[in-house]
Parts: sequence; structure tokens; C-alpha cells
Amino acid sequence: MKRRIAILGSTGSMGTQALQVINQFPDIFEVELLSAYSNSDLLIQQAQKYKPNVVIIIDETHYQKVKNALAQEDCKVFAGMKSLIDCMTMNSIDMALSCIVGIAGLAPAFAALENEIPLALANKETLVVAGELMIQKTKEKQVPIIPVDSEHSAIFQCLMGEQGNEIEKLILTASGGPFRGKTTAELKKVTCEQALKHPNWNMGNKITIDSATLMNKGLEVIEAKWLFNIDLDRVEVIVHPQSIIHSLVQFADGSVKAQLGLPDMKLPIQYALTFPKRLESLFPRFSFADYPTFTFEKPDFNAFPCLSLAYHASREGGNKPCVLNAANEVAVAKFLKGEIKFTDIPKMIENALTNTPFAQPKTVGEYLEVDKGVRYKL
Ligand code: MN3
Repeated sequence: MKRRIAILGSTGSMGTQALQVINQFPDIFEVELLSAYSNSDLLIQQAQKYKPNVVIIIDETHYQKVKNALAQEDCKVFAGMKSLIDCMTMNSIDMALSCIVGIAGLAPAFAALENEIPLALANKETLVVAGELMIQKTKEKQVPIIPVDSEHSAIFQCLMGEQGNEIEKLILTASGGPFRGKTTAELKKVTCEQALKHPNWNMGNKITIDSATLMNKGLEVIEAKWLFNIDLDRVEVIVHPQSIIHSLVQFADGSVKAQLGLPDMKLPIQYALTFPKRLESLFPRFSFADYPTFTFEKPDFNAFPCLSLAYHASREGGNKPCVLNAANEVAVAKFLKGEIKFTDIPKMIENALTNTPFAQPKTVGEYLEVDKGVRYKL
């Protein structure tokens, strides 16, 4: 029997790459559900090609168009976030792959776990905002979260066969982004166009800006803390501009394991979908001869304050990582529209953290309220 996959956020960078992976293994996978926010044209094309049983367009203004276009197909078409959450009760889904960007992915990911659907998670913001709730749910329902983020996939792979062995340290690698080595004064003048040119990875706009500010690494530190149940002080970041070592684990005996590969998100996507198996892939292979030099440097916490802000928010806990994430989502959207400077991004986040009193949300709904409150003020 084929593994039936629900792809949440199928039209973005990760979603389209996930479909490329699935396309390589027609005997192993089938697409059960596709959802997209508003890219109705691509969603329609994907539905015609992959023949899912359910298609969901989140932005309801596109519903009639999608419904009409798929009238001849044997699939149900729904609209809205509530429909997506409701569909996570379908017992025909063997795995949900969440490629949604931002906090929008929280409620459907939580619903998947609630309904005992294994979750392949590319949407790191879900764990940043509500890691404690998500991890509690995985334990209660005995259902796994398989990381898709390349660093976390690397760590997950390094931990195979290490059950019961104490982790001394997790070392997350960072490319350093397009502005590595720049000073604060230089960063004041950078443009959106420059920020969108990532040296190694081909990704969506939001995460590409997050990589330029190093907030992406900050979010990943928090993601690692929850996924691998480790104290924040044991999660380190090292800049590795070649992006070949995807992350490392140091064990109690001092031994360090690393996972390497070319920077291509299809690799961690495929590993998450086929786990615990490894299937032959057509991806180009990494060659040491092509990369004679690996370099490493400490991240510049002064020029890139977002990384410190993330550690700080996670140490405070409660609603603070949610505030950090909300302010970052707003700031990045404003930067992409040319409304603020690159160096205003950390300022907006720091202000939001200072101006929001500590609270301890207890449900997904309460986290979404915190998020809304921060957005309303910015
Ligand atoms: Mn990553």
C-alpha cells in the first residue's frame, strides 16, 4: 500500500520541491491532500497532475475558481483554514508534510498530531511559537514529528542509533547569509534585492530574509531545543559558508557526528518522507574534490542582533517566542515592501518583546491571540 501524503502549503518553495520528490516515487507515495494559501493557478495544476482526494484553498476568494477548474476531477474542493484543520481528521492521511510559512501553520500541524497523523515539519515557526504544546501532544498521542529543516534533519540523522546516549552539544551550521562580514553601518544601507540573493540555498522570500538577518538561525535554535529536548545553553551556532555540513552532534564522550550533502532541500524532504528508510535518489552527489576548503567562524551577534533576541526570548519562555515570531513576520513583510530598513527589523522585534508583558498561553487559540495582539500594535 502506498504512503498517502497530505501537503500543507503545496505551492511554495518547499511544497513544490516536496512534489518533485513524490514524483520520483510513484509506487511509494500518493498525494491525498493539497492545500495552498492563494496561488490558485498552481494549486489547480498540481491537483490535475497528482490527483489528490482533497484540495483546499485557504483564501476563500479563490474558491469558486478552483472548484470550477477541478469540476471534472474526482476530488473534493474546500476553502478556508477551518476546512484544512477539519481535514486533519481524515483517516486516509498517513503523513502530513507542513510547508506552510509562519504561524499560519500552527493550528493545522497541531490538528494533525491531535489526530495521530505523523508530521513531517518544514514549518519551524510552529515549534518556535508553541513547541511545548506540540511536544506534549507528540508524547500524549505517541506520534512523531520528523524534521524537514535541513539542520534538524541532519541532527535527527546523526542521532539514529544513539538512543540513551547523552548529547553534550548540538551545533547548528549557518551559511551566514548574503551579508556575512558586514558591519552594522553597512547593513543600514542594504536593499531588499540584495537580501533576497542567498549564496547557497534556493528558498522562499520570508526564510531568505530570515537567513540574511540570522533570525532564521535563531528560530532554528528554538526549534532544536524542542525537537531534541535539550537545554538552550547546549545549542550552538557556527557559521559555515559552504553549507555542506548541515549540522553536528557532540556526544558525552566528545565525539562529534555530522551530516553532509549538497545544499538541496529535496534531500531532507525525501528523508522525512521515506524515514526510516533511505531510497536511491537522483540528486547530484557531493564531492570533496569540488570543496577543498571548509571554513568556520563565530556568528557576529552585534551586527546580527536577531540571533541574540531569539536566545533571549526562548530563555524567557511563555508568550515571548510567540511575540518574537509575530514581530519578525510583520517586520520581514514590511522590509519586503520597502517600508523599513534592514536594520529596523531587529529594532521592531526588540520593541515588541519589551512592550509585551510575560504571559503563559496554554492552548493553540491563546497563542494565536498573542500573535494577533502583537500584529495589531505594529
Ligand atoms: Mn534550515
